[in-house]
Amino acid sequence: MTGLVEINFDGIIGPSHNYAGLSPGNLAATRNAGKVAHPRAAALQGIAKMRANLSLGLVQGILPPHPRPDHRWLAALATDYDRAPIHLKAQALSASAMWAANAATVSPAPDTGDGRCHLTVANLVTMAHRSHEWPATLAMLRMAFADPAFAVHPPVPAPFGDEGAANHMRLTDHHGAAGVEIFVYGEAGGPFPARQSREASEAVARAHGLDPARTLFVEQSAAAIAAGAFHNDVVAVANERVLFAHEQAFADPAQVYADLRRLLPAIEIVEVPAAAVSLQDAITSYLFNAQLVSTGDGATLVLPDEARANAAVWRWLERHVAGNGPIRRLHVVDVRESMANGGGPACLRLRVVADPATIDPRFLVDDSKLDRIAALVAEAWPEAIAADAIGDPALIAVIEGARRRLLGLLDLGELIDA
Ligand code: SUG
Repeated sequence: MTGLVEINFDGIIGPSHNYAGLSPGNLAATRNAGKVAHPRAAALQGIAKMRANLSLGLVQGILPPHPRPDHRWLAALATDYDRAPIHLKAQALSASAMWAANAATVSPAPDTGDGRCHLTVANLVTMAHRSHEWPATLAMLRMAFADPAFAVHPPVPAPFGDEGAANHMRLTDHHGAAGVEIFVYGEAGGPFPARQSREASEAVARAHGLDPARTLFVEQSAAAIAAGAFHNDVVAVANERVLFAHEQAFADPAQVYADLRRLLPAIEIVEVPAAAVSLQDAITSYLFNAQLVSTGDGATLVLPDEARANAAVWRWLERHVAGNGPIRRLHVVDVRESMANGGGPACLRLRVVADPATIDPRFLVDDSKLDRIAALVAEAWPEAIAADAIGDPALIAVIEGARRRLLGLLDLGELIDA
């Protein structure tokens, strides 16, 4: 199909960004619980990453922050922000919708039975603070992808955990060609929750009308989850013909690679051995939570600063780039504030292969729109949020006012109560 390109939709980091340690198994988030967060710097870092994508020639989209605190969720729990116990306050206030890789699973048009691009909103049921994201996400996706070229599905019902694109990869000769879709699930039983269930992945694949012969359901390795890879995108990333994965990402890597080679003979598998980069180094550096993007004569890896700071990781990357591997260039970005909650460059974006002309332009950005968003963020986002400040009504007023102004700027006022 022509006109199809990969568009990265980044979550704009919301004004309530804070470190409440809400995600067991996400070691960065639990380690940084209680620290002072900097929402303004966080959002500006996210915007700078979007600018980097634009400078690489990519099309860039945005998903604005959700209403926080989520009064509707608290009302459903028969309370409100003033009276809610502190753990519910934190869960209602989390800015976790910034990690757009968990917004939905996307199957581009060339892969689906009806030739439309299908999106299924993730239910995120495993973590309380994320379980109430889906209604606002669904409202946004229905607006952004209202064109008949798309089908937007509501979430898979509980109890089947679905965390969206973070556990989904697509390999293909080029974005506009039919792909092989890989759903990575976890099995319960380890020290941390396995957030993606096979049942949910299978439901998504059915809803999207995927060809069973070109769809793989792959188990994530228990060792990876136990080491802190709470999503597959912490240990593997794919783009077009390239799969970039840690040796211990999958329970049965030999089978995964054999299936992929059979389905996509042109595949290039770049496996990083544990002897070169341990699982622990991979997870603390977020080497694989990079955006692997097609840039002309090969792939560029958009990495967090933390990857450059890790000697073993950087050594491996420099050697790969100097050799004849498919990753040709490295581009380092600073997303420290998000990283401290376990969200790297790839977590912050949802990839959609589509013709940009079919997308509501309010959800697309160029440099000048990013300038306007950045100016508003610099003025309206709180500079800092200490963990013990989340009950402060003045802070809540600032957070709600900041989002209202952003929606006004984006002409997305309809989302105010999404
Ligand atoms: O779900 N962190 C997120 C990070 C999500 C990263 N996404 C991907 N890997 N695609 C999570 O654990 C921490 C929020 C807090 O503790 O306040 C948090 O939700």
